[in-house]
Amino acid sequence: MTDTAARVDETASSHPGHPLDPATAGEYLAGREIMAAAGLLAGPTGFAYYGLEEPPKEDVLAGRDLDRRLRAFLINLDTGASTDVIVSLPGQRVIRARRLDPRTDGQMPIIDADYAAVEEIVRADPGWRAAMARRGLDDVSKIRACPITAGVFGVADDDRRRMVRVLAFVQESEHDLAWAHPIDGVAAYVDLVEKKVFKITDEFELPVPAESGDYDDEAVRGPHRTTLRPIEITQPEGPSFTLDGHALRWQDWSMRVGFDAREGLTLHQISLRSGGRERPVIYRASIPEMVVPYGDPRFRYWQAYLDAGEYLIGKTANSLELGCDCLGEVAYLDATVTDDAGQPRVIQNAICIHEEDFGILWKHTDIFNGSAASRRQRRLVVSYFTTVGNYDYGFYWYFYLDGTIECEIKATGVLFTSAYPGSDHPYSTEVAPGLAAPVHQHLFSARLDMTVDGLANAVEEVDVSGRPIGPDNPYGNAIVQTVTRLTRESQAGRRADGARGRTWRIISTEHVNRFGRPVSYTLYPESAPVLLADPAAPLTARAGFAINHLWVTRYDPDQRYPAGDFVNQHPGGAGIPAFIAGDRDINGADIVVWHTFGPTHVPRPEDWPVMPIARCGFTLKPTGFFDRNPTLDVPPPSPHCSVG
Ligand SMILES: [Cu+2]
Repeated sequence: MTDTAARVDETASSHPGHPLDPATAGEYLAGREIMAAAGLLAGPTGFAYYGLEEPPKEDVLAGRDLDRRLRAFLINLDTGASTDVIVSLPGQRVIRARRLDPRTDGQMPIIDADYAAVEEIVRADPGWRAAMARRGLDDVSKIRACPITAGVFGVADDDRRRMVRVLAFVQESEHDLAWAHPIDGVAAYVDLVEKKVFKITDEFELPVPAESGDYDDEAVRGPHRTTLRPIEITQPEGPSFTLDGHALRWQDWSMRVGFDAREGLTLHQISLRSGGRERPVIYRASIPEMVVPYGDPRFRYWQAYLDAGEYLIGKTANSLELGCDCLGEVAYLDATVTDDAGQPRVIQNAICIHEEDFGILWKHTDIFNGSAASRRQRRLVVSYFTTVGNYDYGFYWYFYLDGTIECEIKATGVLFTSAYPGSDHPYSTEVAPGLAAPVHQHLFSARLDMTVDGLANAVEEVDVSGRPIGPDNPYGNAIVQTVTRLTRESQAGRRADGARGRTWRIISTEHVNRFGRPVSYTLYPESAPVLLADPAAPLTARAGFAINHLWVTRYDPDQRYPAGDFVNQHPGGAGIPAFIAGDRDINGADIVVWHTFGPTHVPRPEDWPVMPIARCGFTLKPTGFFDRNPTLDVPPPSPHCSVG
């Protein structure tokens, strides 16, 4: 084994070195004391979110002496009363404590205790036990309950409660894969405050699929293949990056690595050194929300998750294993999150940082001068993995030698299943005998707080198209670029267009290159479908960010979450639709680019019982940011790689 790991011990210091460093264990405890002293923790209180309240950008950039603040979402477990709290650590005081109105603000995210409670609640409910018994399922100890966030559908008795809807699966033995055995047609609606089932929908009965999905079981998978020979990655002189606390440097890149219980990995102050100066590109990059809507319109029409805002995707980050999850010369960062009680919990090795060979960077054999040159591309990888119910998501940010930035999300894990109705069923695919997986979407929202060579930026939409034959184009071969500046927020809700090769260019309105043109970075979208729910669907109101691939807003430190601050059971309209209501000027301003991307997943038999990685993402490429190819100085990997 040649893989080696360096680890920055997050727990060792209780004081952060930089205003954007994640909150430390000591800070969480100190913040908790301030809340307790202010009487905010009286009664049984759950922390539904707890994290750093980042200082405003202008203060960080100005190097002002900054207040260190934490934000907590508190929920009274007996009454459901919810409070949004901000505390100042140096000031030892509560800055804000706002009581939420669930009818307009929605509910706090699901907390750890909800998972455990829900299974007990449904197993004890006579109505639900009867529904199971009708299906021949008498031993409820073998039934696993999957709580699903409820959404808002205009049913008064549902919407007034803090609730989840519960689908059930049979787990025959301790190691059985429950997702293989869905109990379809029936759902329990659970009130999380009253801790009871208040409604059961029982629409149809289908046989529980029987085939095992336990991919660890040799009887299911067969013997392991013996034909794979070792691949080892060695860097005898160590990696080319340096990590100093949360400050990461590699080649011309520098950035700060952060982590948040809700958003997961966050990257800050991404910049490139060029021409002897630090050139900012992105002030902050993260994936603060995602929506996973399922397309089966029967009794489970409500199945859709906004995972970051409803469940918190950072909190469920995996501890990564060297040689399993990450290969080579790896540096790890721990993440500190908190439990329901607001007590710190360290996720060791949550963030993996390493360097990869990425094939050819550039190559040419010249027919005239005889030179034959080849250079290797490399990338710096900053990543983490999180488990959200049945799915696992890897979030990967790549930084390349040529200035390219790429975000890739790797979706894996287990499909959410239903019973296959046995006839032509357009809403799902049969993936095992009698077992179906509904068609669904995974739509991520990237928040890219752009600072291309400074704060004054704008976005241009660039299309390419052919032209009809005419006097200026006699043979019809013309290809033209059409560049449209997006000047106001109302104009900047845009969809990708693969047929036009549509991209969006984030330009500096202050700095030009040697051609006198604005320096810029271009966003290359994947042009996959956006939200397919009907425009009038209740979900569309709640996930308004997902109806377009692009939004551009003027920077506001309070506008961080594309579906709003409180997503769980929020009736809709929050987040980006609210942000753009003021139709602010975005032309030559401090702007934030929001990008929606991700697959519409038509499950395949090959996705069962555990799904090979499905990739999605986007790319940002320098476009006139440099005056020429910035990698001419990359040496040949070995002297014999360059001839002539
Ligand atoms: Cu999927």
